[in-house]
Amino acid sequence: MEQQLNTLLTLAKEKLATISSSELLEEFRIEFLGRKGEFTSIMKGLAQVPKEDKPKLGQMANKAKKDIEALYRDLHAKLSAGSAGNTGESSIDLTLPGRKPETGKLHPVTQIMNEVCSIFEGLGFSVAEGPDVEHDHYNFEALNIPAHHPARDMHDTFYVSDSILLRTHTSPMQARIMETQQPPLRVIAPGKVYRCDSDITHTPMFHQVEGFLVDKNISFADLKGVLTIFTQKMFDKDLELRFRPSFFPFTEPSAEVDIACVICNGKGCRVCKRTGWLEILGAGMVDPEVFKMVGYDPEVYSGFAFGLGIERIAMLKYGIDDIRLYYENDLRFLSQF
Ligand code: 2NL
Repeated sequence: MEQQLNTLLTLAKEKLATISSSELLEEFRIEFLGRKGEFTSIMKGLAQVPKEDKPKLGQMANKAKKDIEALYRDLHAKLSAGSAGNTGESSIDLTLPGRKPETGKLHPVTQIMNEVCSIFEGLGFSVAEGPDVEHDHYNFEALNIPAHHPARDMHDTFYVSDSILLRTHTSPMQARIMETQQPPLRVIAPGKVYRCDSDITHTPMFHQVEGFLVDKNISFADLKGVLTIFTQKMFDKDLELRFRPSFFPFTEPSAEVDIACVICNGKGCRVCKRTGWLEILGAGMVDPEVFKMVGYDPEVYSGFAFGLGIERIAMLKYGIDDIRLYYENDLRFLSQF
């Protein structure tokens, strides 16, 4: 009987070591400690042992039972702590509703910027990016805006020093390219630009895409063709374009370009201020003075250039009336795009 008790104790320990769930532990309890269990049947044998051996064997049996019970209680405590403390695998509550992972998105201005660039890339333009902090020379001088030229006032420039500034447009990049490369050229320059100005249609930093094309025999008709294809792709419509005479120091002739209002189709509404037209960009034929400054012969080459504000295009496309919404980082606004 002593042998039997020892074997039972060893068996119980081995079994407990393999138990990982409350269900299995309950099976163990029934098998070893239950009324019809292993231990009970050994105890029944106690009746048959000689009288003088009974106290010793009784004691041994009690101790073995207590040992098994202690081991059982320990494991029981461990397993139930597991499910309450969220550490065991049985703690996952499969009835809880799922949690949707938040997905990030590109900023609406970045989305429009990418769209504008890919339309021009489709028309054979390459993309060039330059520094935000520029020399006065590339921002103004090389673009036919000498010192004291009244056009400098329009630019509300942030100066870093007398000759270094935050670029007020992305054309400096184009001047850099013309200085180092020969025509034919088809390039767009996207990026951030800076002007000391802030109200519902201006922020001190905004985004521009400027483009230019230089080759032999380029005319205003080429400019019209490229801008017509661009606006129609951008607004997914066969839009009418209107060219109004204008002035830029770096182009001659120059034009401001309107599209038929995308909100009211030219009938007149709040967005187009009842005119039926929306101004979307400025453009013109590159001024011969600009060509001379980068070393191109204006008798041989001609070209057109244009510049557009990304925030403005995005405002027209989405019907937004306050540009500052783009930069307040309010996810309720941003997540709509
Ligand atoms: C506007 C007008 C314009 C250009 C930008 C340009 C660049 C070179 C030479 C000549 Cl390198 N022109 N760029 C030309 C006309 C207009 O931008 O309203 N932008 C938002």
